[in-house]
Amino acid sequence: MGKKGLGITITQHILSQQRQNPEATGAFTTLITELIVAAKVISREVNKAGLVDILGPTGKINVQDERVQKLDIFANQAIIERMQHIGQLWCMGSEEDPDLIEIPPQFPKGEYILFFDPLDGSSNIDVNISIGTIFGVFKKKNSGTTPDLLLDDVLQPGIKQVAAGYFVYGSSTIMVYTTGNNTGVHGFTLFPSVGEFLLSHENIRIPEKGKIYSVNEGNYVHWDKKTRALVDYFKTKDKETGRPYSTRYVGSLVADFHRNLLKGGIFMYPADKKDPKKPTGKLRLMVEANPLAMVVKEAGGYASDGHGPILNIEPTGLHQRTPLYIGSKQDVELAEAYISGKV
Ligand code: P6P
Repeated sequence: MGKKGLGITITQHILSQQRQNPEATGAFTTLITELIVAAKVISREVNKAGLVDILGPTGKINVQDERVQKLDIFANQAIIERMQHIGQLWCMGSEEDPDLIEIPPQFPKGEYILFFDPLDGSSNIDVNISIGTIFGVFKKKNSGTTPDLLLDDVLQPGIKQVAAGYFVYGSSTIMVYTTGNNTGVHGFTLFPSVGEFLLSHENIRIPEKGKIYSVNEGNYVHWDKKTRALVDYFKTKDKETGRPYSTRYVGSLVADFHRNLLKGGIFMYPADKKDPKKPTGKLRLMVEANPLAMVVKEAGGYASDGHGPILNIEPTGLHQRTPLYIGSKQDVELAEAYISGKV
């Protein structure tokens, strides 16, 4: 608790942003506020997972062919149940659900679309490494025209997101979000005894160039020559460009991204030949790459698929995957030059 009392709560911060936006109706404030409640519920379960028997694989397989941990299901349900009745959503898309999630008929629908990865990094749940929730918010494309749910109304390039962010469930629970339009990226830390997220990282800016590279080098044998040359670049000694970079990779996108956002650096999940079903790597465009690409851009960084901005990709499927190079602008632009063959 600071000398000035509690400090700025997330609700105060969102309302101050709402007041700066003349068209704001408060609908978005309601959406984010309810999502925060869901995150608090997930945070509580994650933090006691070690004590309660909700660890370990359920034996079920999700759309991503990954063993689904019980907390994944819990987190997915917590968000859906909390968000479906607020009257602000047209539909939702989750990493855990093969199809779009419709709003039950007994609840009013709204104009927003919420995409989310309910518990990213789930393979780290029972080894106590930070995991997280990632979210991106769009406005429905053809407002009010289509009576039923059409995927092409919903799938839009990430540049159309009106908000994005993530929660990290780690040594503390952190929320980072942006509403774009140069409003900045802001971080909040959960104050468990009060149950409030308090402003802890105002106006986060990612360093133009970093000293960290994050990639699973176990995939080296599955990469093409350009990808190998890029990763070798970060490992080569060169005083002038501050190389070799340090390698940091915990296998949890939200944790790796959050560290690089604060300290600078580049996170890479390149295309690889490891799994013919996933030639463009394992990360998902709509629920992982797009939201983080909006956050990093607003913080002065960049996110690329190796050939151009993630945010410009026209999606063709709910669960499509993409290679991801994200972080400090100079480092990601260099990665793009390597992967697109300009170097
Ligand atoms: P790999 C976790 O399962 C995840 O989706 C991301 O959080 C993480 O960055 C990535 O996969 C790790 O994948 O293949 O390096 O284990």
